[in-house]
Amino acid sequence: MKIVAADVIVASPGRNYVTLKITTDSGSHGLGDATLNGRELAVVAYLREHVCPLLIGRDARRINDVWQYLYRGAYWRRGPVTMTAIAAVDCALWDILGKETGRPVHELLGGAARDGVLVYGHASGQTLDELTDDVAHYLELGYRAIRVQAAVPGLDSTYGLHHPGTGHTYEPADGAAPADNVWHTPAYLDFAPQMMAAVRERHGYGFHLLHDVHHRLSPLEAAQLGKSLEPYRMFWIEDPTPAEDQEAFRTIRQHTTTPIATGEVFNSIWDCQTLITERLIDYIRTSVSHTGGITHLRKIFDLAALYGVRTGSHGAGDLSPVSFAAALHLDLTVPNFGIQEYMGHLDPAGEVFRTSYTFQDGYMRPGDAPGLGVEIDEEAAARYPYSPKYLPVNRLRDGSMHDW
Ligand code: KDG
Ligand code: MG
Repeated sequence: MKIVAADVIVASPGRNYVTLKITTDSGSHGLGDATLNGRELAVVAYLREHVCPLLIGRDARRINDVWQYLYRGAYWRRGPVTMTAIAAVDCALWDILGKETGRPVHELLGGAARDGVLVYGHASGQTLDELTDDVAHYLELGYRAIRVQAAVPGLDSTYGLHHPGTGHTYEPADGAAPADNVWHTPAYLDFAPQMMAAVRERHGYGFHLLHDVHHRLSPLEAAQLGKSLEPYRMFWIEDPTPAEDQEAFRTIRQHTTTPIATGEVFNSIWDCQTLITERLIDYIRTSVSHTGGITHLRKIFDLAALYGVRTGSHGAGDLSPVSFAAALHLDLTVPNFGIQEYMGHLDPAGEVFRTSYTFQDGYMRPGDAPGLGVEIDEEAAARYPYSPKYLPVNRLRDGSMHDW
């Protein structure tokens, strides 16, 4: 079964998505998500100029060999651009294998190890009243796990809040240049326990509570935060410190029992090797489309299983429905599954991507359609041309750059 075409589709139905479509001489096609938020065209160029030409004529069934060829065969390897491109190829090949064999990808991965995938939704608010109302909304929808973020008093902008008018979806990429945000750690550290107290006081302890710090603290500040949140029995705090410094997590670990999750900016098993093998984290959050696809993420999850680290994959709206479906198929099969982020996709994304996954009572299921179970309507995609958008940057009050 030879690959005869590899096409890159760039569209902006609500936000930018890059989709790779691989076609075989047997008439099958498969999809992979190649979206890298705010750096979309870098992946498009890597695919079009360097990867797609190498795919033509290869056997689509040799998923492992294609992966190794694109990773090990490249002298300049790793990094988000390369690994997102490889992920798109990998997911598209799993999709093709599923379609050719008439089976959903989770069956090809060894079959379901659970009946459903526990997901967490995103509640936020400009005030604590707005936040606790939003938590009520997610509880009514049936969510059993909810991430909470609220505007930090004294800061003009805060990470993770819904844009007014976008319903319940958070979208940080905006404008043709990065917005300048201002960050102040003391204000945040004072506010975070008040936020969790307000949520637990109104809604109790009958659901999982999560929070994303988004890489902003030093190890000792993160340890202080973890300690101050212990009474609220967090499911996790996410990305407490800039994630590339794996050693930093030792300090956090020594001081608090609040569980730690990280990994959405990682691209390979090497990025989290120390974190996993030294049990410095509780959840590994790497995503299927920024970490080399199903083939590589599976290896990370297997390593994590050896050390009692559970999975908690990134599932923001800037990963397309193709990526989300791939995540659900893998989640369903891994023994050490923990939780899956689910932010959803706003219309008109639903006009472009037809999905077969479902949500019920806080759990999601990928469905039994052959392959990944997502199709793209290319005519609809053409109605939504690419529009450049940037993620914000962070500065401290004195003007110096800080992690966003
Ligand atoms: O593109 C950046 C987003 O994916 C990120 O800000 C979302 O941190 C995020 C999360 O946990 O969903
Ligand atoms: Mg995050």
